[in-house]
This record gives sequence, structure tokens and C-alpha cells, in this order.
Amino acid sequence: MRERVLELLREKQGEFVSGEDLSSKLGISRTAVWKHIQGLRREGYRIEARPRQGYLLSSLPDLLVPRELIRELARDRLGSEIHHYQTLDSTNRKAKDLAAHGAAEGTVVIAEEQTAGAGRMGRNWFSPAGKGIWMSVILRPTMLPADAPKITLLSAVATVRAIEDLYGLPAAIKWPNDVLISGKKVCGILTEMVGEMDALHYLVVGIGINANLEERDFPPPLRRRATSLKVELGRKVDRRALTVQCLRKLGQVYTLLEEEGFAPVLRLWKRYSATLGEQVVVQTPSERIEGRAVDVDADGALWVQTWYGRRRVVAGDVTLRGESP
Ligand code: BTX
Repeated sequence: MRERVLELLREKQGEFVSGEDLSSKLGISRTAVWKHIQGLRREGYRIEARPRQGYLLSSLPDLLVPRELIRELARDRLGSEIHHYQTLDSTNRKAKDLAAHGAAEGTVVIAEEQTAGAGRMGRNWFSPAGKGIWMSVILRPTMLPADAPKITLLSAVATVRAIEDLYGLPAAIKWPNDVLISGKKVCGILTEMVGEMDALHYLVVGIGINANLEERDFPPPLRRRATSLKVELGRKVDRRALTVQCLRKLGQVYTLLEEEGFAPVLRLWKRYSATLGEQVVVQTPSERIEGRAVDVDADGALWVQTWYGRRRVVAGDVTLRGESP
């Protein structure tokens, strides 16, 4: 019933709807209407109430409420089921849990705040309340576990395209999956896989985007290396629109991978690369490699030209020349 009250308020678009109208259309008492209005207000909808005029929906909540996102994503491939939390330790952890219990491909977990947001290699991802997009998507591609890095590159492409489309900002990808603006990290992606040697069961793609953080919101050690869309644009962004666009782009590039293979995705990745052609230092789990980043191959691995020949890197952290490590 709450949904229907909201629907009727929405239909009026900026005009008042009388309590009487609502109650007769919905076949409930005016007291019941009032209770649903209160419920919607508690969810963050701003609804004005005026004697004799009724109710007017004046703004939607600045929260990533599933019903608002699902409406927009009705014709898209991802996001038909969305779990939204005020606080979670990590959306990736929750998504893995849901996937292990059979959640469908395209299920999305979103938190307004993460208390233990996960980065790669056991690192933390700073995820303050209401300021970013902290979300994870469950995918069940038919591919071998060895192909999972392709999804990581694909997700970075989708995020960059979403940012470019909405804000025209020149975002670039640092191998494998940091999204940078003005050389600073605006988004991080953590892909986690569950499978066996010859079968991938599911993947969780965790995307963290610094949307409306101010510079002072970042802990001091991050300030030099991190930025947000708000800092870059000088204005607040609509987190809902950004979430929708990211999921839409992710669905589109994922379909491109299925239909045409990795080559077109890799071409896009290269187009947005901030790494290729650059002098880099790559810290892998076992060594430090210095040289020029010359290519990313069909498996998503980075090739570095060093003094002593070409090296292939499958996992590691890249520092670009001029960037502080
Ligand atoms: P990463 O290991 O490449 O980056 C983590 C490093 O980035 C940290 O050690 C820190 O230096 C820096 N950092 C931490 N927080 C931020 C931030 N908000 N902005 C810029 N730099 C930061 C990247 O790992 C992968 C991050 C994925 C995060 C998403 S959020 C939704 C999902 N759930 C979850 O737990 N993780 C993912």
C-alpha cells in the first residue's frame, strides 16, 4: 500500500493530492493514508502536508533506496534485485554470502556506509556514510576461473564510461582497475571469485566510487592520492543516477563480452588506460618490477619492458611515474 501511495503522489508531479482522493482511490481510511505518508517520510521522502490541499511529494531521499533504482533499471540486465543497508561491514562480504545461498546473477548489494570496506590484498576501503557508492554485483558468467581478471578490467571500463557519460570528466584506468581523475583515485574495484580449478561458480564485483566526499572527509594519508566527483566537479552529484548508470554500463559491457568476446572490451580498456606507455613500478606479491608498461594481453595481464626483457604481470600494484606510492 505504501508503494501505491507513493505512486499516486509521483503521478501528480509537483501538485498536491488530497487525502480524500488518496483514500478513495486506494480504498483505505484517511488515517491509514496518513500512516503511509509518515512511513515514507521515515524512509527519507520529503512530503509536504497542507490542510485542505493534501500532500505533495517534494523530494526523494538522498539514499540509494532499491525501489527508486529498480524503477530505472527495469529494462536493464543487472539490478533487478537490490539489497540496501544503512551500514554493512562490506558489501562484497554480504554479496558472497547471498551468492553462496543461490542469489541470482545481477543481484546487487548496496550500503550507505561500510565499516570494513575491503580493498585488494587485505587493504581497507574508506567508505563513509552517504558520501559514495559502495556496492557489489553478483555475476555468474560461464567462464573458467582463469578468465576472471577479464571481468575486473570490464568493470573498470563500465565505471569510467558511466562517469564520462554523466559528468564529462576525463577518467582513466590504472591497471588493473583503479579509476583515476587528475591522477587521483576516485574509484576502486575488487573482484572476488568463488570456484574450482575448472569451474567458476560466481563472481562478486565490488565497486567503490567517491561521489560526494569533500577533500577534508578523507583521512589525511589519503588526501594526496584520492579524489571525489564532487571535488572534481565542484558540485554534489546525484548518487542515484550514478548508481543506475554504473549498473547499466556494467550490464552493457558484460553483454559485449558474452556476445563478441574480450577483444572489444580490451580495446575499450586500452582507450581509457592511464598505464600503457608509462614508466611504472609494479609491486607484485613477490617482487618489484620497474620499466615501461607496454601492453595488456588477452588475459588481462600487464606486460612491462624492463632493462632485462619483457615481463608479464598478472597481479600487483602499479605506481606511475610522478605518482607518490
Ligand atoms: P586497493 O587495494 O587497490 O585500494 C585500497 C587502497 O586505496 C587503500 O590501502 C588506501 O590507500 C586507498 N583508499 C582507501 N579508501 C579509499 C577511497 N575511498 N578512495 C581512494 N583511495 C582509497 C581497491 O583496492 C578496491 C576497493 C573496492 C571497494 C569496494 S566498495 C564496495 C565493495 N565492498 C567492499 O568491501 N569493497 C568493494
